[in-house]
Amino acid sequence: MANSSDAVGKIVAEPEPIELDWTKTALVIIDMQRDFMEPGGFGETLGNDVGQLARAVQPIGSVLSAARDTGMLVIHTREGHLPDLSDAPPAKIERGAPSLRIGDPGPMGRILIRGEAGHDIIPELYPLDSEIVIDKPGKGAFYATEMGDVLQKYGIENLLVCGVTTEVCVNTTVREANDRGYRCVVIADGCASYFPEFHEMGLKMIKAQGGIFGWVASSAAVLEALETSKTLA
Ligand code: TIU
Repeated sequence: MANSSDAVGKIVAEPEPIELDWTKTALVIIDMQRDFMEPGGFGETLGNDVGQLARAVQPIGSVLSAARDTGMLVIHTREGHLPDLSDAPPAKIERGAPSLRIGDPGPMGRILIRGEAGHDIIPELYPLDSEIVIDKPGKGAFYATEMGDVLQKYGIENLLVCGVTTEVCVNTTVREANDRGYRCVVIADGCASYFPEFHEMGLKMIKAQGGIFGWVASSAAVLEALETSKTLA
């Protein structure tokens, strides 16, 4: 974008429209990993229907493509643990009765372990070499990661957030970001949950009470705002 006036876009959002300076905005794509999206990964070991998440791929892809065109900072996150499990709390590993536990060998390598095939991001949304990938041991993107330092380094004040799952890693990250002073706009159709009702309520919780955690917009509204900004050039 050529100058500062090109860089401001107004997104039709709930609970109200929001104007963002794109030069201070990052697209954050949460955990679009094979471990959550495909059969044989962590999500399925928990008893989930992973097919529920596929609907978010195309909307994320279109926003990712537009963000790349504008030169916006793009950050991908991945949930996962070190091979020796030293960053995986026993309380997380021992939780519930999954068919395979974190670290167990599965069809896409060890479940939720960094460097394994299942830990990688799905091909449709694969990061460019120039994009940032944040590896996180928890549900939130700020806990035990360099996320805060990266955002500060690039002068980021606003986050466009999408990914999976709506009520778990997306909501946790948005809550962490909101407490740190970031304006978060969650892309509704760019998020998905194994439980459609949790997706719906997860978005409602963000935008309720005047936007207690942030704003919610459709991918079409984000694309429209980016497109309108570009025509100002
Ligand atoms: N289980 C579930 O819904 N989600 C996760 O464990 N991680 C993320 O949301 N990425």
